Amino acid sequence: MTTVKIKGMSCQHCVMAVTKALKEIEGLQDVSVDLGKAEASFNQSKPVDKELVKERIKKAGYEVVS
Ligand SMILES: [Cu+2]
Repeated sequence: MTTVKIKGMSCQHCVMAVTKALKEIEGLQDVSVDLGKAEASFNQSKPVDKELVKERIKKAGYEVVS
């Protein structure tokens, strides 16, 4: 399980947007986004480049801070 901190989520709509962005990345599964903790976690069925994750989240309008 990989967990990333995300900046900029403020409501359930943001959670949905981040969840969707992550689910669209091939190789990511069991995506779960926690608004209160400002975190997203997921499993990888194959190695996924963290830069790609950052890029997709940024495209959705948010920022990976760690
Ligand atoms: Cu929102």
